[in-house]
Amino acid sequence: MDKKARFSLLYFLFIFLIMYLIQSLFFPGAHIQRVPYNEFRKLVREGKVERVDILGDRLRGRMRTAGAQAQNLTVHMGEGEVIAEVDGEDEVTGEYHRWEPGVLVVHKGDSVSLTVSNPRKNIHSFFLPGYNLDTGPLEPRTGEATLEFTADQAGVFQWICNIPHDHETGECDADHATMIGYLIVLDK
Ligand SMILES: [Cu+2]
Repeated sequence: MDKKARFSLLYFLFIFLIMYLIQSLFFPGAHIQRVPYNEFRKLVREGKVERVDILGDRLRGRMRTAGAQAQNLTVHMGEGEVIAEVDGEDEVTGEYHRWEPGVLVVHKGDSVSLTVSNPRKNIHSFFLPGYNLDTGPLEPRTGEATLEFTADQAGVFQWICNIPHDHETGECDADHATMIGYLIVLDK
């Protein structure tokens, strides 16, 4: 390689290095992708966009961190038998109701689809005040509702059945107060 050729090769590498340094200094990890508006709107609706900026005639969105997942969860009103010892024998003396599972765990940023069902003989509902989620009354046996939300606040959130017990109308059961569960949203 003659002197001149070596010089221009070094010069080229030097310029390349400078450009690389400028790029990584000012745009660390930046990755910009253009998408059509309807696709962008879909991503926003699915809770996958963390932040939206309006730049003149363009919209810019920042995607949620890669750790966020789509969670398909189910919960139903279960029941069990209360067995007590009567005269030295085990006897069924009652029944109880509870959410199954009683604890749901997701990560902050997850888009959650939660299907709540009521296979029991009375009316119940699922009410999670911390996220303002409410199925309303779920009909006996076949009642089902799907709640879609983004777990955007970390913490522990209690849910309850929001139908007060009324024996006459078949609403809830005597153990209404124990129909509680917890949504745990873990911070990253
Ligand atoms: Cu209930």
